[in-house]
This record gives sequence, structure tokens and C-alpha cells, in this order.
Amino acid sequence: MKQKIQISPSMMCADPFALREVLDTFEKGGIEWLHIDVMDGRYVPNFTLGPDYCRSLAAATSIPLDIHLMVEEPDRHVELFAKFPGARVSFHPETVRQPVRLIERIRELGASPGIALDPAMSVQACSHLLPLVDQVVIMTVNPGYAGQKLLPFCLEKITECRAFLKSCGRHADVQVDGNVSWENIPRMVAAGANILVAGTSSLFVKGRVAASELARMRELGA
Ligand code: S6P
Ligand code: MG
Repeated sequence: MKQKIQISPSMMCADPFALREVLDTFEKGGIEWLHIDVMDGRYVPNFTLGPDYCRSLAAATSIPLDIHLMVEEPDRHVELFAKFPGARVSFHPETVRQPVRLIERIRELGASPGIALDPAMSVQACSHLLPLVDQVVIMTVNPGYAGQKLLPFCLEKITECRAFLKSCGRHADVQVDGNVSWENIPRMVAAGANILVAGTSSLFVKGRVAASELARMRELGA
């Protein structure tokens, strides 16, 4: 069965001075998620958004937050993020000693758990975790920055992940994150991705989004 494509715009790509306008466009366009990249300067070299930003966003819109933790020891910080209504919280399994415990903790806190796979992390290495989560984020660039180029070998991981989930009878979301461009979307969807993280490669132009582009993205994924 073909899954409906969902869009999760990457909010680190939005012009902070145009946030209300961007959110209005997303609300009118029926955007399913807001992708929030949290970076700690340790797991990745960069720093980005944090809990205060999430709080402001959650107060300004009812679109649920899709929080991507690119931090060391996410188990120390998860309470700060899992509390937002309808939140999904994804972490990189190699950043925590007991990833199963953290998945359970995210559920206990009322959020939806996901795991994110760095390009060097194989689907096979996470096979015991995949049936436990609601989402698998396949990163198609190295974590840390927007505006990078696709690492083509990661497309096979989308296919492998979708096939593995199917073999377990699981319908978890497979999200693709990194250089989700107009050119790359058809390949990503064909491989089995059903949530697209949209950043500078597609929706965002100088931090703003044109409503017509949302429809264009849905058509490409259909
Ligand atoms: C990268 C981060 C991503 C980026 C996204 C930006 O570390 O996890 O979510 O924000 O890739 O999109 P683009 O189109 O600029 O690659
Ligand atoms: Mg991300």
C-alpha cells in the first residue's frame, strides 16, 4: 500500500524574522510536522535550536514538533523536548548507552519515539530498535548543517529500512533528512520514504516559503 507523503520543513532554514508568515503558510498548506534540529556542538560541530525555541513555536502553532536530537547523551535532556503536544523525538542510537530504555522513556513521557541513522550507521546495526519506534530518520547528508549534497549510498538505506520494517509487519514512518531537493524527491519516495524534511534544497528560499511550492512537493511525492 502506498503511503501518503508528509512534509516536515526544517525550521533552522526559516528566516527568524519571517517566522509568523512561514507558519501561516504551513498551517494553510496542511503541513504535518515542523522539523527542529537540536545540535549541541559535541555530537556535531554546530549549535542550533533548543527547548526555548520549541516552546515559542508550540505556543504559536498547533503543528506538532518533529524534534531531531543531534546531541550526546540525549537521555539527559529528553524531558525538555518530549513535553510538547504531539511531539516526536528522534535521537541517534550511538549517542546513548541504552537506546531501548530511551525509546521507552520517550513513550512514557507521552511523545512518539524515533531513531536517526547517521550516514555511517547501518540499518542492520539498528535492527533490534527498528520495530520499537514510530519513525526512522535516514540521514542523507552528514548531520550538522543545512545546504549539503546528497550522499547517494544513503538512498539504498531507505530501501533497506522500508523492507526491514515490512518484514516485521511495522508501518513506521521512514523520514529522509538531507538535500531533499526537487530532483532527489522522486528517488527518495520511490525508495520508501514517506516523510520529507524540506530545507534549503526545496521549500526555503532566503528563509521564506511560497505556498505554491507546498503543492509542488506533494505532487512530486504522489
Ligand atoms: C542536518 C539537519 C537537517 C537539515 C536539512 C536542511 O544536520 O539534520 O535537518 O536541517 O537537511 O535541508 P537542506 O535541504 O538544506 O539539506
Ligand atoms: Mg534534521
